[in-house]
Amino acid sequence: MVRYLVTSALPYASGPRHLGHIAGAYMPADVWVRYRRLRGDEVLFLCGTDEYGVAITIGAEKEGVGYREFVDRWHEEIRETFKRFRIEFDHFSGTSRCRHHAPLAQAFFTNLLRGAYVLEREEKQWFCPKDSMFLADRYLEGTCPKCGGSARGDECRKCGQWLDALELLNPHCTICGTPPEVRATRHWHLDLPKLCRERIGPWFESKLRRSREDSPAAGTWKENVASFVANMLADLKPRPITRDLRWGVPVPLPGAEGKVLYVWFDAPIGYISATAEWLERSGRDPGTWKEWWLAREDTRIVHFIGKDNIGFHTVVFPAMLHGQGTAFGGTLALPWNVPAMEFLNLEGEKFSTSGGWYVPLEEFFERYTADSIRWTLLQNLPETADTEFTWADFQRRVNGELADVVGNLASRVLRFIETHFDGRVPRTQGDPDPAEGEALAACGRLVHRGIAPALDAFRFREAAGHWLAIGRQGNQLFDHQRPWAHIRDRKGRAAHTLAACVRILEVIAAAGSPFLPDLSERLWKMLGVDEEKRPRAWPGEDLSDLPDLHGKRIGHVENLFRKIEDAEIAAENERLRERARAVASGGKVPVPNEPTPMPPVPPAPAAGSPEITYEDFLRLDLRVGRIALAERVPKADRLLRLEVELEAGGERRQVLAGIAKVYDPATLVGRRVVVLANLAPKKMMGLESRGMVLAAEGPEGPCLLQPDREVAVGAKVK
Ligand code: B3M
Ligand code: ZN
Repeated sequence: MVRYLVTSALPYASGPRHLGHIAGAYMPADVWVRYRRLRGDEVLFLCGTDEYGVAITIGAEKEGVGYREFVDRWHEEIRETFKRFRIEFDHFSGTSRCRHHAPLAQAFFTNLLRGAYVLEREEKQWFCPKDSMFLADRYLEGTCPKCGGSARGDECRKCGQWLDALELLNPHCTICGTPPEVRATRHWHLDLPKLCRERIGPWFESKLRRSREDSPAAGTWKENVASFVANMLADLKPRPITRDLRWGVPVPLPGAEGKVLYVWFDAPIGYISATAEWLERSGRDPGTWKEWWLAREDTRIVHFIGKDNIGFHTVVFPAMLHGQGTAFGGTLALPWNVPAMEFLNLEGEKFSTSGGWYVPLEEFFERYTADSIRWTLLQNLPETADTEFTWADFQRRVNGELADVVGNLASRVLRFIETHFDGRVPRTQGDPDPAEGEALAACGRLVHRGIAPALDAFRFREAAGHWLAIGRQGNQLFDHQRPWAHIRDRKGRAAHTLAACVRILEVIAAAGSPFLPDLSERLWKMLGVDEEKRPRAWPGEDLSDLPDLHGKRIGHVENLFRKIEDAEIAAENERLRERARAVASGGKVPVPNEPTPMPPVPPAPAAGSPEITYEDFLRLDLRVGRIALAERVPKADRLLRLEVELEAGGERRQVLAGIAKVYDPATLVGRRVVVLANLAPKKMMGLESRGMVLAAEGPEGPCLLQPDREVAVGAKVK
């Protein structure tokens, strides 16, 4: 038996995940893991947030919050998003919250240095004299020397090439806009040419080879991955793996103060530290992570990622793993497969959270289900080329496929059983009609020769198509056999048809659980199969190992899918365009799921805040409130949900406050606080916060402001 260690790209803890991400690295991974488990394989499925690097520091600085607070909040939000999609990791860690992470990343660096795979170089870099800092990665912007597009310090947004920042045309600092100057600094570079060409060349060859027998199911790479890697290997240069930044894993060398490991150096090591943390949380020795990561015949590592992460997972991280030599007691395993997806676009354009071109997921789940979006994404996964999500397609998939094929089959079959067989799956006598035998045989083939080989080779869309074909088989059988026409005179014949259709529903539930876990659970329930009796294994081709339901009572029958109306789709399209228009016209639309942006904080507090008039101040509706209720928000270790009265005995406002680390909710009830009452409502963790409780930034965290004498609830603060 083979064990699989499956990872999904570690999302930056700096913003919401959008549907494009979900389709790239998360949903396919979840489907694959569920499938492998049904096949009897042992699987460990890991993810966590990527919490260092410039994506985080810039995000936090823009909002004026501390890095720790910023990543904590996004860690929780992102974890919540995955839950809504029913993407279920064994462990969800985070690089700055896992105690094993920094020491491991530092050990990796030291081992590479010892193996002479890291070169130390004095080099020139852009430095902003105004902010007195070196401008790493996204702190620098300019024009790409290769394509003329707008580029960041590390890569071009347009052509995606990795750049040497010094080549950037018209560089400027993203904090203050100043053109930077060149200064000398010391950095460490990973010697990729030495590691890749000289040492792991044969491994690349084995992954890139493509012949008839080789397929991604046997560990060679998908076409899109292979061609990317082949290009990259043709032009390898040493890559800097350190940065001059304050937030990150410190470079473990004397004299390297102020230098940290580059986020793309430490992030993939996050997969390993997450393994250690998972072991520790499940009561085992975290040091045994090596049982998963040392190269062994029976263990396969699979990284699910989007196409922008291919180079790091197929070349840089393997090089880093190889460069560890035997420092961990043996050679580390190189990835078995990296089934990267291309990009998913939205209604013809790239997703852009800042440009308002995205689907706010919180809102999405208020109206639609995880099944509906999992299904639509599955059918549109960018497996070999970019694809898109459109609302019209979403409606067509949900109505025309889920509801009309699967939902329809379930309701017509089970309602027929309710009406004509007293709610019990009929027992059958004598031989079934050949049509029934043929339909069941076709379903067995779809499961075994259709879905299974497609999933083995990471061809999810094809697999989903075969699964839907099972539903079509069921409907065809029902139409062809016309049980309603025989129910009076030849009830025995109708019984055979219904029993065969029930079997087909079982196949749909069993083989569909990787794709649509909710549907599968609801269907089993409707079929009257209790949780402990549901199959945990992939159905055999003859379907004989599915529960025998003859004579069994079915459960409560309900519609599995709600049809989506044209008006809903029109409204979705309108909302999408409205959001983009508002952003384009400069109106800041608060991004649900993302904190209301605050003006950038000036880097030096001594510079003072801009002056405002008393009229400006009067726009704030500040009032004394009384906390009537305080409780923790599940899964959010920072947040308390407060209900605050703004007039004695009057309306209670729900306010969410990030004070849970400092205040015990029980001690808050009855307290007077100062409330900003006219702050635009904001959603956090699915709850609406209407107002803000004022607090000072104390050394131990937020410190609530309180009137120093008795005043009436509702008193104005001015
Ligand atoms: N954080 C990019 C992303 O969030 C990057 C992936 C790291 S995987 C080790 O998509
Ligand atoms: Zn600057």
